[in-house]
Amino acid sequence: MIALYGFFRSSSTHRCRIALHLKGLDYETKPVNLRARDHEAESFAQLNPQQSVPVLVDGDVVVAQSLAIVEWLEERYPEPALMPADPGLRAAVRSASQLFACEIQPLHNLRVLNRLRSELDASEDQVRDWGRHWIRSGLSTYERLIRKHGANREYSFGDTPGMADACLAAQLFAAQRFGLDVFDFPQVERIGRNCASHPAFQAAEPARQPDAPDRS
Ligand SMILES: N[C@@H](CCC(=O)N[C@@H](CS)C(=O)NCC(=O)O)C(=O)O
Repeated sequence: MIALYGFFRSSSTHRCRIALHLKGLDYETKPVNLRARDHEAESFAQLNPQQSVPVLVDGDVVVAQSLAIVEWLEERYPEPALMPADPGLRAAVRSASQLFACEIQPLHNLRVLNRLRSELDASEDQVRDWGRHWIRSGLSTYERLIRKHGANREYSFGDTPGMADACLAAQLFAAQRFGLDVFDFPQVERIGRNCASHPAFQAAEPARQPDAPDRS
C-alpha cells in the first residue's frame, strides 16, 4: 500500500495527490498537521529529515520532495504517463514544474511567512500581499510558457494532463487562498478550468481530504 504523508492544503502535497489520482493508484492519507507543527516533531524528522510534506512511502521506498515523488510514480507506475515521450518535451515539463516547486511555492511556504511575521513584524495584510506578489509573478511566467507549448491544447503540454498541470492546479488553489484572481492570465485560467473539471483533480482537492476541516 502506498502512503502519502501530507497536509490537506499544502500545495506540494496536492501535486502528489493529483498524480496518484491520475494514475488511479490507491493510497492511504497520513495527515501531518502543519498548523499544529506536527512536521517539527522528532518522530517526523526520522521519516523526513527535511521536515516538510509531502512524503511518499511505497513499500521500502521513502521519497520526499513533490517532484521526486511524481517522478517516482511515473517510473514505478508508467501508465497513464504524466510526462511526454519526447526527451525535449520531458525537459520542458520538468522545467515548467520546477517553476512552481522551486520558484513560487518556496516564497509562500509556511516557514517563510512565519519568518516575515516574527522577524520583520509583517502584518497579515503584508504577508498576503507578499504571497500574492510571488504567485502573480510566477503565473505570469507560466502564461508565457503555455503560449509557447500548450496554446490550443487542453492541458499545458498536450491533450492529456501531466506533471506540470498537477503543479499548476495546486498553485491555483494557493492563489485563491492568497486572494489572487487569475483572469489576467487567460491560458492559465483556461487550463486551470480544464483541470478543475477532471475527476482526478477533483478527488485531490484540499476540501475533499480527510484532514480538511468542515467536511460535513
Ligand atoms: N520543495 C518541496 C517543498 C515542501 C514544502 O515546503 N512543503 C510545505 C507545505 S506545502 C511544508 O511542509 N512546510 C512546512 C514549513 O514551512 O515549516 C516539495 O516540493 O515537496
